[in-house]
Parts: sequence; structure tokens; C-alpha cells
Amino acid sequence: MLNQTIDHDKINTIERHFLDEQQSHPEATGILTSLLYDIALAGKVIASQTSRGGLAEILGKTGTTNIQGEEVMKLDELADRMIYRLNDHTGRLAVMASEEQEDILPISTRYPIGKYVLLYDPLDGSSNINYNVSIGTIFAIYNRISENGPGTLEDCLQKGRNLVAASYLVYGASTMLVYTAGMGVHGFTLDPIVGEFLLTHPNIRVPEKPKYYSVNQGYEKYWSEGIRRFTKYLQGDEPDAYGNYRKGISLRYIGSMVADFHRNLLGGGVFYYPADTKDPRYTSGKLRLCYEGAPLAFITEQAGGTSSNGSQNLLDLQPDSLHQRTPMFIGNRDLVETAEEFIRIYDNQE
Ligand code: P6P
Repeated sequence: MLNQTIDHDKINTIERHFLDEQQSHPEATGILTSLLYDIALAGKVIASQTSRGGLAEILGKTGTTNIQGEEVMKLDELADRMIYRLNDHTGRLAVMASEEQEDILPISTRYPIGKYVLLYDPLDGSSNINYNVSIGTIFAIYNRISENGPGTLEDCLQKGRNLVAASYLVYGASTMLVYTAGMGVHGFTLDPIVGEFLLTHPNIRVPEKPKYYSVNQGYEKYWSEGIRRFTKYLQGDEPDAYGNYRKGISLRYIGSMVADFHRNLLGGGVFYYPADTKDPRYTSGKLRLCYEGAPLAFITEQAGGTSSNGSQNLLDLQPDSLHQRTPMFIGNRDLVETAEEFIRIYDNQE
């Protein structure tokens, strides 16, 4: 890509892409298209801040903690506020929910109420901000299920199978937006000169041949036997249930989920954050189902991969609460299914 000049006859902006996709849905009203564009706009605004880092006096902590008990970084707060304000008045949404906010965010009665539900993690991996590590934003879009009036918690606690669209942005060497609306997964790279997202990764598919595994191996002593053996299998040091060894693959883990996930989506591999016993908060894993696991699972499935909590597809899980955590295995289908097999054999004592 670095030495590839952009073929200006084939420039496809994200707006044109969304409109082309909308054409294939005659029943479409264009509201989802507008909502997806709102998300792209929010991504541009957040990218403009994350790329300035220490120059904008926005690094560092706010001195407050969020619902997760995590320190809120200035950029977290900025991203959270930005997404809410860009979306609260458009008339496209009935309700929002954010990783940074304890309760749902109903649309004010002074604005028109729409038919979509937006859940988001405004800035995942933000603990890495001060180290200039890539971070990301994750979006999940549902149809409301409540009849009318302000949206409800029930609207936000839907299974991932109901997702209408999902997207993430990764703010790295370049800013990319990756999304699916159920018709494949497509990636766009922000051209900061013209301020446009250009289609650079049409029809992303998880490579059949995995190259990486991503997990925080520092916690290995807290894992179950099945997960320890699965990890040894990925290293080529443990046979699978049929006595077969695989060639070891490389560990790549940067502690910023969107960045780790993006590498595996494009390069092939598996990301996992299992349940562990190091911290009572994480006996169900650390990552959240509603606005992290489910949207990334929808994108992965649309790209030919799959996901699991160790025994069930993340998209089939019925959330009980907005911020519930889940063990997460996501990426190459063979590897995720092999993880489930190790857990079945060694942890469930089948
Ligand atoms: P650990 C970042 O704080 C985050 O929520 C994810 O982005 C990342 O994958 C995970 O936590 C890293 O957690 O325990 O490995 O530092």
C-alpha cells in the first residue's frame, strides 16, 4: 500500500460506498446510511485529537474513575462526549449506551426519536494513550425493540445476532474504519489531507492460515488447564484432541484490543482474553459483551471467522446487564473451535 499510488479513477469514498450499499436495499430509507456516516464523522473528530496526543494537553488522566472502576483519561472523556453530542439530536436514535456511562443514555424529548440503538466503547485501550500505542472506538447498532418513546435498557440488551451493523476505528499509523452492515466487511483509511475515508480494504476475509495469537501470557498461571494447553498447542508444543501438532504461530499482544483484533482480522489469527482468577472483577474475563465482544463478533463472522466465550458463540449470548464481561475468543474459525475443544476436554472433564 505504501508504494501504491491511489488510482484516482477508482477512488471510493465512504459516503459513496454507503450509498452504493444502500442501493442494494430498495426498502432502505437512508437513515442507517446517515447513521453510519455520523459514526465516520465521529471517528474523524476523535482521530484529529488522538493524532495530536501530547500537543493538545489532552494526554493524562482526568482524576476520575468510570463505571468500570478504571481511571478516565482526558481523551476517553472527549471521545465519549463527542460521540454522544454528534448523535443525540439527529433523530436517528432512540437510545445510546457508552462504556464510560453507568446507565443508558435516552434521547432528550427536545429531539426527535429514531429507530436505531447505538452502543459504543468510545476509546478502547485508552490506558495506552500516553505510550502512543494504537487505540480504538467500537460501535454496535441495533433496531429498537421497544414500541415508541425514549429507548429502553431492553433495547440495549439485545443478542449480537440482532445487530444491524457494527464498526470499529483504529487510530494507529493511519486511522482506519472497518464496518459491516451484514453484507461483508469493508475497511477505509482516512486520508488526512482531504479528510475523507477512502475504501482500501474491500471485502475483508479472515485469512485461512493464521499467523498470530494474541493473549496476555503474563496471566498464564491464572488460566484453566484447557486454556494453558490451548496456548501450548498454538506454540506447537501440545497435540490437539486427535494427537496432531500444529506449526507454532507468533505471539503478538499490545494490550489494546482493537489493535490486536485488527491485526488478526487482516493477518489471520486468534485474540483471546479468557476468564482468569487473578482479579475477582475478571472471573468472567475483562472484556465487555455489549459494546466490545458482540460488535467485533459480528464483524468477525461476516469476515468468515467466529467467536466464543469458551463454549458459546458471543452473538448467541443474551446480555443481562449493560457492562457485563465475557471471556472472549475471536478470529480464525479453526483456532476458536480448537479452543472450545481444549476447554471441553480439560476444563469440563468430558
Ligand atoms: P490486560 C485495554 O485496557 C483493554 O480493555 C483492552 O483494550 C485490552 O485488550 C485489555 O484491556 C488489556 O488487558 O489485562 O492484558 O492489560
